[in-house]
Amino acid sequence: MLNIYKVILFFTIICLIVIPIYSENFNCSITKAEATSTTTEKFIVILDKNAANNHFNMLSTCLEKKVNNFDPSAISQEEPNKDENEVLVFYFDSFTAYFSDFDSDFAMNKLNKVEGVQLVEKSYKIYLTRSITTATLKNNKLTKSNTSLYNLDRIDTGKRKYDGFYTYPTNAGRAVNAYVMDTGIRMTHHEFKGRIKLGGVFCNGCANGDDELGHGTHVADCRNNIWCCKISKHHQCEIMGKYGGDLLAATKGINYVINAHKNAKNKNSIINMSFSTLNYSDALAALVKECTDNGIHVVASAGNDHKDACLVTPASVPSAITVAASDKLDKRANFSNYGPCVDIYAPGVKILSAFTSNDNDSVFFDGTSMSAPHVVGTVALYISTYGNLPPSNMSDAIISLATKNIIKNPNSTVSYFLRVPH
Ligand SMILES: [Ca+2]
Repeated sequence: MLNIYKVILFFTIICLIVIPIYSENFNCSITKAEATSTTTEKFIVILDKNAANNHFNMLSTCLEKKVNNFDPSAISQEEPNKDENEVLVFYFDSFTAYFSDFDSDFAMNKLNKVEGVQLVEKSYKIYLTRSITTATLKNNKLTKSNTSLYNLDRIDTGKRKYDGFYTYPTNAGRAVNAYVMDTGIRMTHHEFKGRIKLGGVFCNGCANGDDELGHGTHVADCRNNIWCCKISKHHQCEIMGKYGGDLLAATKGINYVINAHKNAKNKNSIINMSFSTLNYSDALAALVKECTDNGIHVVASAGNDHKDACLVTPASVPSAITVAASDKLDKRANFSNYGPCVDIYAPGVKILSAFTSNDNDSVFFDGTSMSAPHVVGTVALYISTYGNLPPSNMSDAIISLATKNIIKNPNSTVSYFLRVPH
């Protein structure tokens, strides 16, 4: 026993000597007093990868912050980081990001100048890109041969428009993991038939996987076959609840998907992002690029504010496939964002899909939120038919399949309309 006490004493002495020496030698260019105020707000800080360790030493030594690593394997990530003295850290391949409460002036004028800091951005709300809820509930089960769905009939036919059929490659063999980064999914809905897997819950105050708004359920379905149901597994990633979501939730969700992709044997991964910021976000753009750099396809809705999609994120990220909305007559939807950041058009007006009031109901929604899943389904079909490609090549492949110059008033540099492999 005496030896154990000696060992403890030895290490205690070492710590008492080493820690003060280290702290004294550490250059505190920032101080706790200037970092805190009565009106602190939450910020995301993105660091050069190599700067992270020194930076966290400074945070804990100079600002007395508690530095906690995010665990991407945890299914529920509700209500972490409640302590404003806590820093929640995310490790990516090309950078490290963390969230913390800071005084605004300190964050934007001092912290952003600290060596190794790439950018500092105030955390903000993200919004669903559903435009209109056409409150028509239909308790009708649809079969894959049902062609009353104009959106499905339209996307297999090119310039011939409507032929009464929806045909797509059925010899597909490769499974695809589709991550629905949204409001959750009603997993018991008959449309899904066991195809939904709980990915994670990443927003504070969210209903732990339940879809309180019906948006994620509608996006995940967007009528059964377009998501190539037989071969795809959908992973629910809840980043928005009844009252929306924020950048922190999106960061957690993206970190989770990247880690799930890295750990999976099946590297056929697609994320659907039917949401948008109000203004361009450097931080969210960096996170989306990190996904595509890891080989994950990102499909983003263009947004519903009838403005240039380059002004919002993730629509503006070059490596994402950005989808604008068209209607039954191939006209750009009047709400749809447009511009050079749009890669392709897909149906987004009066789209019938699963809803959350019970396990059989459907509802019509309008929005670029509804257009994006059509592209996710097409990427999944492409992968299962021809094999996977790096994201930039996949984007080119989907565009080369598309029907050219049929969108009326695209208000954009492109007029490509989605077509599934045939
Ligand atoms: Ca057709």
